[in-house]
Amino acid sequence: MSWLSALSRTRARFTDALASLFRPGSAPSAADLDDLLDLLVIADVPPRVAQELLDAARHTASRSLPLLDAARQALLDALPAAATPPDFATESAARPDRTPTVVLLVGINGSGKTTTAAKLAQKALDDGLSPLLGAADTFRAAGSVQLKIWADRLGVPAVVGATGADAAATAYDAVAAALARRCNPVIIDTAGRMHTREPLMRELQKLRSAVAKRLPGAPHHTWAVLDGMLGQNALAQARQFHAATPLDGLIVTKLDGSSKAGFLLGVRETLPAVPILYAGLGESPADLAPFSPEAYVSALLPSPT
Ligand SMILES: Nc1nc2c(ncn2[C@@H]2O[C@H](COP(=O)(O)OP(=O)(O)OP(=O)(O)O)[C@@H](O)[C@H]2O)c(=O)[nH]1
Ligand SMILES: [Mg+2]
Repeated sequence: MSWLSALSRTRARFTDALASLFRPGSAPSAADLDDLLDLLVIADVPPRVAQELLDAARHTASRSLPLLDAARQALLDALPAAATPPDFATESAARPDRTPTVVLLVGINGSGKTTTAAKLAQKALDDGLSPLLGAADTFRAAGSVQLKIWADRLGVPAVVGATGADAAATAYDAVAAALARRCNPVIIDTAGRMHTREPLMRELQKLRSAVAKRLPGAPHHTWAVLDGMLGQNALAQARQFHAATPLDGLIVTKLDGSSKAGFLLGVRETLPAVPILYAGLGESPADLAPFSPEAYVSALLPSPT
């Protein structure tokens, strides 16, 4: 699915209003600016950020540059810098024993972790690598089963913890298996947890220590999988996860179903050091796109047709 169609829901709510903003030759009126502010807030851009964007757009809009184009530029400037997702082959090759890269996926219930684990495995396969999936969602029976089904479908090995088993032990086993089978990367799916539940958040630290015990330096990446349908709430969750276990990347799912994709413009303020690496634009393993600020902004504020 393309960015443009994925963000159609976010956009559909305000396409009509865009036409009036795409009118070069005059300074933007107060009404134009109000319309644009409404559009941004409807798309769940945090209001303070939206106001800043508008101020910036108003200053750059001119006879030759319509307000909409100025706004697009302001949006681009406000997004986290485009980040290239890590290349697992290069990372592994740089380590003395070519040990695998271990990625831990965390997030609240239903955010899309398991689906994203499968998507990342698919991507690794596409890149010619041999990924291994670790199902450390031992909380519910369905948790591991779902990842195992993906693993079988993709033809990649999986280490699956029994229901009720220790998630940290399962993560340890997954890394051990990857070392033995020379797999790279290891993608570890974890149980959904409420960011407000202290004991569950502490469990993540235990899981990290277990992984590090088997492979010092691992996990090399901890990525929060955020549900794009939740808009700004997803940002608050990400902040809490970051406090409990340092994140070095975000993956935003369900942008295809979200009408609140504007919340991504709040990421830089909430988590200045954490890049958005990928976006989920659908339910199939191929629906994972590196985050592209340009594609996102053009999809959010397109030229009226
Ligand atoms: N449209 C769309 N649906 C998605 C995307 N990512 C995940 N989903 C769907 O969201 C639902 C939840 O996805 P899961 O991957 O099971 O989420 P989870 O975080 O593993 O859930 P728990 O393990 O219960 O915490 C499933 O129906 C997925 O198909 C996406 O990018 N787009
Ligand atoms: Mg899951």
